Amino acid sequence: MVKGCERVTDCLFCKIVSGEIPSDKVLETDDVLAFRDIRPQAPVHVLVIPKKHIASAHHIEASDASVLLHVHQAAQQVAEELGIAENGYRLVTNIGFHGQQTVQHLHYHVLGGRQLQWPPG
Ligand code: DGP
Repeated sequence: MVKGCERVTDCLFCKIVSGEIPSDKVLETDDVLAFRDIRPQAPVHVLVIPKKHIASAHHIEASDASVLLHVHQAAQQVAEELGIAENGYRLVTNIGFHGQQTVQHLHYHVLGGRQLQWPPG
């Protein structure tokens, strides 16, 4: 299993949370940030992340339960506000090397606005 960032200060998405790296934000709460993916794979492609550094879904602990609920609530709100909830959308998180996780900070892709295919490659 790929480890998380050695130092949180090296984490791209922690830098987006802090504002050090700009992002196109669509929703922000005390615990959660949602912003548009820089390489969109669908008409709507938003990343929803906990502000707390968690390396991946494989690293979630029981104490993260409340944050995870807020992440899922934010994903629902993003889907509603961006108009993809009615026709459906995909909420997906990649884990580790074989999962094609490229940023080691837990993030959920909200993808919609077109007919998505299954299974993924
Ligand atoms: P994953 O491959 O599941 O780890 O997804 C990481 C996503 O992050 C990928 O779809 C591209 C996106 N991404 C990478 N760097 C940046 C960035 O600097 N800004 C934004 N908005 N998205 C980024």
